[in-house]
Amino acid sequence: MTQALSKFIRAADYLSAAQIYLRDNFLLSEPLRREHIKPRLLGHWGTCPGINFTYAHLNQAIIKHDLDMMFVLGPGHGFPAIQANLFLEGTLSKYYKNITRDGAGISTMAKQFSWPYGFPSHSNPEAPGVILEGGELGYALATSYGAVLDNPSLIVACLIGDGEAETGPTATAWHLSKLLDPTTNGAVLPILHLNGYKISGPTLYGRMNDEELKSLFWGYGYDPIFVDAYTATDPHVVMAEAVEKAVEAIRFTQHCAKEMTLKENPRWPMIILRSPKGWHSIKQIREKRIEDNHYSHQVIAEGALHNDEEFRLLEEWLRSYRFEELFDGKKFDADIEALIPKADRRMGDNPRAHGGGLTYKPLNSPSLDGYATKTTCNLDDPICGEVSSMEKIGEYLRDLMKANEGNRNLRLFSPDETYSNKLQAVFEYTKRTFVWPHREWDKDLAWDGRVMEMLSEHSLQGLLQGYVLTGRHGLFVSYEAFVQIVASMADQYAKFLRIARSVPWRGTIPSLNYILTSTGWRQEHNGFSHQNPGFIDGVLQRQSCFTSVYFPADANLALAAFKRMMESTKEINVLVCEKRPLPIWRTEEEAVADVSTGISIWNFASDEDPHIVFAAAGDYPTQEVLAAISIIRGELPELRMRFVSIASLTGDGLGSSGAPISHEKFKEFFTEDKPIIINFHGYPQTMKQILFDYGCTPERVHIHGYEEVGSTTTAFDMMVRNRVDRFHLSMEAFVFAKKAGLIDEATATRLIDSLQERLDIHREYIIENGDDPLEITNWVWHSR
Ligand SMILES: Cc1ncc(C[n+]2csc(CCOP(=O)(O)OP(=O)(O)O)c2C)c(N)n1
Ligand SMILES: [Mg+2]
Repeated sequence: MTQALSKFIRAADYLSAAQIYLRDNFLLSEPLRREHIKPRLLGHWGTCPGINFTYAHLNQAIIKHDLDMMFVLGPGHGFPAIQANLFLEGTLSKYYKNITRDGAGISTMAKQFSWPYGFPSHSNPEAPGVILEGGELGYALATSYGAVLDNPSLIVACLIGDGEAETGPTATAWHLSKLLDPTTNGAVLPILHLNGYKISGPTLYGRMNDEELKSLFWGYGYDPIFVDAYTATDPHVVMAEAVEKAVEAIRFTQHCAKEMTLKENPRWPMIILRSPKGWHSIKQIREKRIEDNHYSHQVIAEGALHNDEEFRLLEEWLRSYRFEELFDGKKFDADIEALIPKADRRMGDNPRAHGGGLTYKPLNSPSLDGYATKTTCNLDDPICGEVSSMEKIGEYLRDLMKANEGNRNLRLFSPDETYSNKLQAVFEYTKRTFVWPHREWDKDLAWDGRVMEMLSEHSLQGLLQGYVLTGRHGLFVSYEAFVQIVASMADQYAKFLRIARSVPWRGTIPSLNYILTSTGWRQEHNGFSHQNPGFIDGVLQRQSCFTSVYFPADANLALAAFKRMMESTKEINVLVCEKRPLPIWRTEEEAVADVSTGISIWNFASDEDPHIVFAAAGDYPTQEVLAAISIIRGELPELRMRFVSIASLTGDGLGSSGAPISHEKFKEFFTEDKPIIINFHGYPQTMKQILFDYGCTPERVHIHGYEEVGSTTTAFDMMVRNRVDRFHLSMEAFVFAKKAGLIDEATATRLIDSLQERLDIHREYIIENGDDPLEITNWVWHSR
């Protein structure tokens, strides 16, 4: 057993090193020469031996127990090891016909690694079995937990770097074990890779003793199994026992949970593997200790091209694997072959990692009929009523969960905000998952709930990524300001998706969907810290056909956008909407049409042949523009206006996902040359970057938006301070009217002064009374 494992690992180690160093003489069939070495040595060696050691042992357990297992690698820079194993197990050849499982295939793989137009240096979506890039460290554990949700037979072996373990996202993700119902989900087997070092120094975990580590991880919900390659007589024996014990412990916990005989909190196994960084490689170069030190992190003997001693050490090291004994030029040694799981059990070819096929099932989504509001406010009906978009989405989501109950493929992820964000209707159907002790007064908790609540945006984002990349549907609902915490994770996901979309064997997966609510405009009570519409910037900057941000102005639009984004695939969607009740402007049919085009003219607030075009994206911004149109119609009836509603923006421009409007279409909405005043939910710059492509000049287009003027004040004052309120918008229209010669200077001054006076009165009023005047809070639309 030990011999087979060490042969397998020797082969994998050699193939990892060959990828980093060799551009020729891949099997070392002749003496190494300088021209055989890559001119630019790009890769990370130190982590590879530990990965190969782990992979081989997992293979052994898979074969023995017929395990359904995936491998998630935290430190994505260990990709040479992943690729070596994909090659050994035959998965690489399955997906890349040019990489045959022979000498020629080894040459192509090694040459193409970290090579221009070849394979990337890090894990990537073009590699089979990969659901995490791992370039930005910290997300492996949460992603793994996402993959095992609702996959009861699955075990995800998750290898976490000890440097990676220092990150905030990893530190919090350990707790996810406490949300994992063992009866309905699979299990994560975390393997903490204690190779002791990161790039240039020791890791904190590496310098903790076993007792300290045990206490820490016990509290997190684990019972660590230690494998110490420094002290073990034969590390293979210890590791094999550890994996065996871990698999048994997982099965035992799952069994007891199903039998309802668990006496205490479920406690999951994890493996803590102490092994030297750069294990089995060059020990020392001059004064530098290489193996078992941070100097092995990247390329060792990096001067080999020019330095004789390093060249000699490199050849000696590569030959030390005696690869020729393991591979005869055509096939691998029988012991190695015996450690390769059967075709449908290979970790690199677990179908769950590739979407489509067995993993993805479209949602059964109810029609909007039962949820949309029938009465609209655009007909001068002062009792039209107000409706909360989030409450409506909550009702719809509740029934969406019900409709997909049998598939168990839809979950809501939220940092402690399901109630606060008004989605409580979902609790009529499901609960919040929580496995550790419940108290009798706890509300809406269950072992098996479809709502994942944890006050860690990082953990939720990681969970969602793991869930979606394995073909299931999810929704992340966050306070708008705090979703910024995961902006970088979302960026990394967008990069992954961008490439994954063009990989032919990656099938359909649902979109990654966000709702941003409790938006800055209604955080007047929480103040400046809670006001930040910046997340959508990064999403829209992706300049691609797969990102959309929806700005529904009412609950009907919100429902239409929500249904659309939940049904979509392979996209990133953000829906920005308020939770407080707001007027309904659009019928269900109009809302569906608006959302499908992403942009529309609202006739009830528009005149023929306008002098000025108003546009709005967002609920409060829309309300203020409509109020401004009312004011202007009262003061200057001869000024003709049009109102354009922007229901969505995409990475490609104005409009709906995959179909941004063209320059020609832009003119149909915004006219050839008339001034445009845009009232935008987010930062004006965000809108500016989109309009630039439509040739809009600052003289023609004025954008109002959040100008980073926030505080604890009244709701209307938030808008006044950022000049997105009806009075500032009206003033701007009068300035344009004067410029266009539609009114004279004196009229413009009179109109603007009177609005300024209303602003002054408003300010005095709120300082005196602490709230907005009723004429503002009770405003209703009147067309004339
Ligand atoms: C979030 C993040 N911060 C910093 C880095 C830069 N970086 C790359 S590798 C590395 C050290 C990783 O150490 P460890 O997780 O122990 O990996 P291993 O020892 O297995 O190579 C760092 C800091 C990164 N990739 N991601
Ligand atoms: Mg390390």
